[in-house]
Amino acid sequence: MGSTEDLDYPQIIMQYSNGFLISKVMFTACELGVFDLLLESEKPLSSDAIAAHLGTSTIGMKRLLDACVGLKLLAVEVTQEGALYRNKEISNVYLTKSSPKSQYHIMMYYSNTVYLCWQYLADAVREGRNQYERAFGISSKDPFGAMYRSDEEMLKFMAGQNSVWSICGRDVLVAFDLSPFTQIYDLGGGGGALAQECVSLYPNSTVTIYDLPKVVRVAKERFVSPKEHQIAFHEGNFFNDSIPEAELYILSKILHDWDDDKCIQLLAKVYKSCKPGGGVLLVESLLNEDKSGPVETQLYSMNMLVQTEGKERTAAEYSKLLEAAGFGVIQVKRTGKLYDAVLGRK
Ligand code: ASE
Repeated sequence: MGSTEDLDYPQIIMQYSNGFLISKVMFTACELGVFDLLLESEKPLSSDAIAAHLGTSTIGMKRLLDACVGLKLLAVEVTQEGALYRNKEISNVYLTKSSPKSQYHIMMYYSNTVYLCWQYLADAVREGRNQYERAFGISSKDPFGAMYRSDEEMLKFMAGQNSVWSICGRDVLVAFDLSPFTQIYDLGGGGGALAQECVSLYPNSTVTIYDLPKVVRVAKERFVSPKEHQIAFHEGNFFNDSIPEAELYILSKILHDWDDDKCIQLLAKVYKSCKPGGGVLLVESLLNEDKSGPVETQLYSMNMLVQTEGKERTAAEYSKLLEAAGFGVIQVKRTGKLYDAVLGRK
């Protein structure tokens, strides 16, 4: 065995240690509106001008901008008048609020909510449960009661989930040909970005967003226009209330919130309501069968531990849940991106 000095070990350890510093620099530049300002200004700006526009200290802003240059989110050009900063393409597309592919809202959710739960990761591992009581002083019995503890928190979560579908939605919806299904329910469809992607890919389909009444209210107010005729709403709690008949049910990042018993309970209810020949589409980030990766999915599973009652699963684990609920032919499609698709047929 070679000595550890020959290898990249120290670099790897330092890189992992610095991971949260990197996240926080990017989140903070987003939160303060650095990328939005540089998009609007259309010409490079000095750190003093950016600090003045955004109402921050010049000392702090200069340091933040230089760190963003190091992360390749900004470019700097040194002129006679001093350093001028501009967005790199990646920031224009993903880090500005107004971009169609903006990840701004999920970053604000990570920075201001998820981050606080991760403060108690060691407690979550010791106890095997989410950390709402420690992080926010609220009961952890009902995770979505806790996650939706205020309209503001609920809106942040819905906007965050929507932003993920702007970059991952298409891949999971073309993984299978869904055109035979015209009557679709998106259970826990939230802000509706996946439903919008679905009706644009499948123009003969109508998608009904089934979610809690307060979620539906905010989805109508903030995310889905009444002019979107292919999208409908149904208010309910899918554990306690009835689920209407349909050809296809989409469960997108729903099962990962719950333990196996609750998943089977929900899937059995879906199976009962499902038309013969219909199906259920699970959209989840799949673990390798030996759980050796992908590392992003393993990290998401840690997040499910601190925030929910669920976990990320392998394709075989989802297949078992579907079979336990009665679904027959099960197909799995890995997209190679963050989210994958599993289709079960009745
Ligand atoms: C959930 C999804 C998320 C429940 C809690 C969550 C996300 C963050 N917190 O269903 C978005 C996806 N990110 C992860 C880490 O899964």
